[in-house]
Amino acid sequence: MDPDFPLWLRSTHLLNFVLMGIVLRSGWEIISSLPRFWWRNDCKPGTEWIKFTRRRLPQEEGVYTSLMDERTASPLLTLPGRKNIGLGRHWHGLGVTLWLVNGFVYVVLLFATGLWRRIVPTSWDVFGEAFDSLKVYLGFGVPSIEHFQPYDALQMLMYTAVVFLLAPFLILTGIAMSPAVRSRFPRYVKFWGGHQGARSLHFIGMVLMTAFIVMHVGLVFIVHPEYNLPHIVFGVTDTSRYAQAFTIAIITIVAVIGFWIALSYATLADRARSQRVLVALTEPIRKLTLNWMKPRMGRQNVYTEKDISEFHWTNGLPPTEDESTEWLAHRDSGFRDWRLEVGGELSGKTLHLGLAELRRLPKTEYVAVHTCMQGWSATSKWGGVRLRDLLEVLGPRPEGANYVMVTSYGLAQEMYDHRPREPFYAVLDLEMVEEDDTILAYERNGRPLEVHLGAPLRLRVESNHGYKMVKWVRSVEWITDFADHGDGRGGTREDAALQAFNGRI
Ligand SMILES: Nc1nc2c(c(=O)[nH]1)N[C@H]1C(S)=C(S)[C@@H](COP(=O)(O)O)O[C@H]1N2
Ligand SMILES: [Mo]
Repeated sequence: MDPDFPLWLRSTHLLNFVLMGIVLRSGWEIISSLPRFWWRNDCKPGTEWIKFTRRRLPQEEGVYTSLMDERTASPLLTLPGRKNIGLGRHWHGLGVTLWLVNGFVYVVLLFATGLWRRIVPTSWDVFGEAFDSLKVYLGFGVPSIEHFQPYDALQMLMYTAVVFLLAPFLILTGIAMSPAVRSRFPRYVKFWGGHQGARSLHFIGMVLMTAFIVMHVGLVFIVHPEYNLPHIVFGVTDTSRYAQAFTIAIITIVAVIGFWIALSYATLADRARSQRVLVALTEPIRKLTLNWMKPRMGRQNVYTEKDISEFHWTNGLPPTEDESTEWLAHRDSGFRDWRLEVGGELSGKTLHLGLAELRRLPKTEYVAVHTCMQGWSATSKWGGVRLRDLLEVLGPRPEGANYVMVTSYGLAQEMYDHRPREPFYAVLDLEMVEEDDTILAYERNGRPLEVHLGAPLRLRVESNHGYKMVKWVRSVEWITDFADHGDGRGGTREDAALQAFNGRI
């Protein structure tokens, strides 16, 4: 006899449970790095609609960084916990991919076997029947077993809503947060209310999904468990095996929770190794899904001056006395004698260009949304010189020059291994260097760049997250391989196991 709950159904279900745990827990890790939600796209302090931190935000711009706002979450709760947004994002990407594959297999088999008829309502009566069930539950009763064939109307509605509405909603709002998607399909992000709309909606979807999982698992044990548990464990209706099924179900749930927590501690045990492994596992996914997306923000003019933000968050404060007296002296003299170093060893020469010289090069201007990987966003009009136009001044690309390294006067806010802080830097590959919207900006909203936003010159790479966009730029140089610089992962934030090189998820 065909079991009521075939093996494929039970195994995709179990796998879904494991993967949802990975996706949710890594999602909570991401939230802990900036535990506030907005609808306004400038994320102005005090306009959050919900927050999970008691810290009060200063109203003044440029005195507080998003890194300071990060909260530490317990590895028991989040994946991996303890301020590791980069590793959390890798887990999120990996978990989501596996979850999508598993979900796809489930849906295909659901339709192939005709079992979809058990969860997708085919008559409008389902609403009336579901309402009747609901009334029974609200009176702390349980509808009688005849209503479950094998699911009752309320279950059908819930399962259909979760599989065919909530899950796609989470996927669509999640996609809208990728900078690769934003720079390629800006209108799509706008549709969700911009980055903050997508982020807040994704959060609400997550809350609904979490509530559903808790309720669903709870009800399996409360409403006719003598049927449910043999169904999901053995695949058949056999109430005589209830005790056995109950034991197996409990052991499985405890084991899965143990596995989730073990993943956190295993990830934290050696963060550099975890970074390597997770990057290797997620690299093919990034290649397949995001890396083909070429930005075309400038050409579409989806954002206009009307979108310019009132407030701009900061990450990284201007160099202090112990970071760079040189930059401070330049600041005090209005950057009159400041010179950008362009070239480097590989190029065989180094040019020293002042602001006036940079302004004589072709100017590019566009309105763009900046997103920090932590979650905040701000829209500004940026003006400056294209990186590729600047490099052209040096002459043809030198032999073996595969990357451009941009280094700041400022130091990293912190080093992940607590060694003395080193200059903040980022490495760009040739593709990013060539993009129309990769510029060295000396202007924001038509005025010289503000001190806290990177004066006199900062990098803008609109196809990537904020961490690539070095502020207080000191030098731009050709390099052969990023493995030879810093800790060899392609930038200050990548070194801190915060991102994969070119990770735009
Ligand atoms: N020199 C330097 N540049 C930096 C940082 C930094 O800490 N130091 N932070 C980066 C990060 S993570 C972000 S999100 C943006 C923030 O830019 P903003 O402060 O202009 O908003 O700057 C990037 N450039
Ligand atoms: Mo950032």
